[in-house]
Amino acid sequence: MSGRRGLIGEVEGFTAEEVQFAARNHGMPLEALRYDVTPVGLHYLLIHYDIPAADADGWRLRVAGAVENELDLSIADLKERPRISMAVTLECAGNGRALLDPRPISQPWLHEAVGNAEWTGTPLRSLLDGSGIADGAADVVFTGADHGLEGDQEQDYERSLPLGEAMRDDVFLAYEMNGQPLPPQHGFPLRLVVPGWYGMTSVKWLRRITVVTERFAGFQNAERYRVRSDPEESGEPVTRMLPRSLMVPPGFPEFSTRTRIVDPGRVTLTGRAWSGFGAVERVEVSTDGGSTWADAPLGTPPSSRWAWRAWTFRWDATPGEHVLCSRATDESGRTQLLEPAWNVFGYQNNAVQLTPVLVRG
Ligand SMILES: Nc1nc2c(c(=O)[nH]1)N[C@H]1C(S)=C(S)[C@@H](COP(=O)(O)O)O[C@H]1N2
Ligand SMILES: [Mo]
Repeated sequence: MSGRRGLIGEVEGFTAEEVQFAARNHGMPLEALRYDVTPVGLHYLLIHYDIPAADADGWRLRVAGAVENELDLSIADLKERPRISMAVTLECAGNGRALLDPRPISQPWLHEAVGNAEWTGTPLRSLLDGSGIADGAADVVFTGADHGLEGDQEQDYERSLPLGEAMRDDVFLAYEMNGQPLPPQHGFPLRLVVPGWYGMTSVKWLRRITVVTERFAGFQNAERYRVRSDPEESGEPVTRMLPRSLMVPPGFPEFSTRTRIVDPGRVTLTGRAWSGFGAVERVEVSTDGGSTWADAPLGTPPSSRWAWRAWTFRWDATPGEHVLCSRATDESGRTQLLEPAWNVFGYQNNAVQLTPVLVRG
């Protein structure tokens, strides 16, 4: 049960429910990889239920559970606290899902569930320190204001982080995206940002933080976001982003087939790469579908450790059909394979993107 479903454009038989998901939760058009900071409307979106109604003036964030002092804060209170801004690449754990065979039925991402925004907010750690974490604390639970039914369980969207991860210096509560108040779809008025982890961790419409003394067993930790090769096993939790590189599709598309048409001669291929396990150390490009590879020079290091890194590659395009691809390797040694590893929910498929092009004569 593994393997790639075609290159692109050979994916068939989407259900109406998948189309509804895809229309609500759009991806980032891959040409937007050109922007260092993804413009707000081009950043991918993933919303399990509905965007909740939110009034910034009446919004409260409660910090409760195993703490010495419970906190009850307004957005104005949070804005008076220490301020942090950081470019962070977010990617959905389901990115690549629709390329698996058989295809898990959920949000049908190909490769585009990513974005790199400049988030501004206040560090979580000082807030937790201020509330006084009680002895025996294990996990920190983040609860959003959005509500739904998923897998027979009615719930507010919520996810936990182990205490050690929650106390990292670079985990923060964001109230701005690209210098503007968060837009409704990205969590207005407040969201968590956990750099390096897949997107499901960065809870939007955040209204409650609960410190708990046992491993949190809520639906989005215990039932979803686990890598299972069999529905019966409990599986490993999905945490940090595996390395991935993406290429801006070169040339221009043919409208209905989406085939790329490229002129012969010198073509500069460009893209971005990132990993939640360590800085990207190497990007390689293949112009023959992954048979042979050559190094692609990396751009200047990004402003933040957690932002994607640009790469370029000079290609002498000769007439005919070619399959272009790139792969990233991070400092932990993790890399990308040509064939995806199948799992029940279709998480963390970081198999290389294949871009078929026709170089015209
Ligand atoms: N409250 C809440 N937070 C959430 C979600 C959600 O449905 N509800 N979706 C998560 C998932 S699965 C992802 S990938 C990211 C997407 O963030 P974005 O829409 O800002 O790109 O938000 C996460 N935070
Ligand atoms: Mo996601």
